[in-house]
Amino acid sequence: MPRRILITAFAPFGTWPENASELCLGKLLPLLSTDFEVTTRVYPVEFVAARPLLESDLLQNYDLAIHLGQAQNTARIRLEAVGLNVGSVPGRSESDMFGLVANGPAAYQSALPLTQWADKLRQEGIPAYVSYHAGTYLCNATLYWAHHFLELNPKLTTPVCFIHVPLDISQVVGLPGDYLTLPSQMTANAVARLIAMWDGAPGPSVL
Ligand code: PCA
Repeated sequence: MPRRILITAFAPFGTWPENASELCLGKLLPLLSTDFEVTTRVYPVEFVAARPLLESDLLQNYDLAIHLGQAQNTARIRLEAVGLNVGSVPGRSESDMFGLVANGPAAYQSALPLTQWADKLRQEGIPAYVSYHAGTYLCNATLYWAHHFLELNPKLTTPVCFIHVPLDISQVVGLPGDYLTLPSQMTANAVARLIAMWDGAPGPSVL
C-alpha cells in the first residue's frame, strides 16, 4: 500500500497577495516520489473556518501530515516544535488573545525528530532550525488543534509536522524595503527531503 501523506498550505492573508507556503507546495509536488499518495489542501487563514477543515482531513488517518505556513520574519526554514493554546489576530491588542481549546493543555510538543531533521537539512546546505514558538496566529493554531484532535481520537496515529517557510523573493521584489527571503524552490526541496527522511515516527506528546 502506498503511504498516504497530507500536505497543507495556507491561502494569502493580510497584505500578501500570495502565500509562501502555497508557492512551496506548488514546487514540492513534482519532487515527491510516486510511492506516496499525496493529498493537498490550502486552508483559509481564518480561525473559525480552518479548524473543521483540518479536523475532517485528519480523520483520514494519513501516514504523515505536513502543514506549511508562511513566516515573514525569517530567512530559515522553521520546524515548529511546540503549539500553544493561545490565539490572536495580528494587529489586535493583548487583551484580545484567546484560548484555542477551552480547558486544553497549555501546549503540545511534536514527537518527530525535528532536531535531527534540521541538522540534516543544514548538512545539505539548506538553512533550517527547530523553533519553539510558532507565533499565536493560524500556524500555531493548526499545530495545536492537530495535536489536540489526535489526542482526542486515539485511533488516529498520524504524526504531524508544522513547517514555517520564509517569503519567496517573488513576493517582495516589487516592494520598497528589505525583506528576509528564501527561494521557494529551496523550501520545496527541504520539505521533500524531510518526507524522504521521515520513517514513520510516533505521534504527538503533551508538554
Ligand atoms: N502564516 C500565518 C498564518 C498563515 C500563514 O501562512 C502564521 O504564521 O500563523
